[in-house]
Amino acid sequence: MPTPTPTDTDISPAPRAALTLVSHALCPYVQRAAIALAEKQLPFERIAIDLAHKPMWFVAISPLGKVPLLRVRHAGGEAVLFESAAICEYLEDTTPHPLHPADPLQRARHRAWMEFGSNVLNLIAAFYNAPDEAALLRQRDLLRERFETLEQELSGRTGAYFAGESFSLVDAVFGPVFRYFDRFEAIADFGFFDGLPHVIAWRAALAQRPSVRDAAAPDYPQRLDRFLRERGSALARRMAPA
Ligand SMILES: N[C@@H](CCC(=O)N[C@@H](CS)C(=O)NCC(=O)O)C(=O)O
Repeated sequence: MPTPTPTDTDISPAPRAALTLVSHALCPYVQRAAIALAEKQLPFERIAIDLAHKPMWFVAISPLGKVPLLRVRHAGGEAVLFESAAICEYLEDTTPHPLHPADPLQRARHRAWMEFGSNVLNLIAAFYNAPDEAALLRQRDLLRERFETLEQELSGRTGAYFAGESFSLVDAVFGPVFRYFDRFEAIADFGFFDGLPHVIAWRAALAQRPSVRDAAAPDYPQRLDRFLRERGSALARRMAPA
């Protein structure tokens, strides 16, 4: 994501809703928070910012200069939460429709698989930023290894989602992960999921889930396309002219 260059002195838009998600159109971490909010049927306002030109109000309230933020209006004023995992845990602690298992051991395992999802997101960034073909294929192999690990984890399970029948925060993490591959596969056949039937089925189920589908704007594919081309990377060079 772009380097921070705060340029304007906008004052923060006054939040109208009790919950406001400060977002960026392409951010997968924002999407996981949006999915959790939707699954919990919580109304929220979404404000998108330009990460290449961060507004001053955002720089002032975001300790790491990153999205997502969740602005929470309460009786005493407003609190700002940062880090998608903390946002999801707050929603989990305070609202109905649990997205974590009740059993502490299973809950801990789910948190670990969410972290695994963040690691996959780092590998995805290394893949689309790879400077040359050799690095691109190395990153492809590392991603493929992660999906093989997931295949092992999922094998023997029934049901559409990570935990079986019920949708969980692990699904909220992987919905945005898989979304990247719709575009990658249109560029070339990288074989990410060949021979991995459980991962393929999970990906298909997540793509159909309304909360996952609606977490990205309708123009997400075009925005992602532009973003990938601007990398000037090996992947960008493989893309057909716009
Ligand atoms: N660990 C953070 C990661 C969030 C993150 O990396 N956000 C990116 C956009 S996807 C960002 O805001 N980057 C801006 C920057 O680093 O300057 C989370 O889970 O919320």
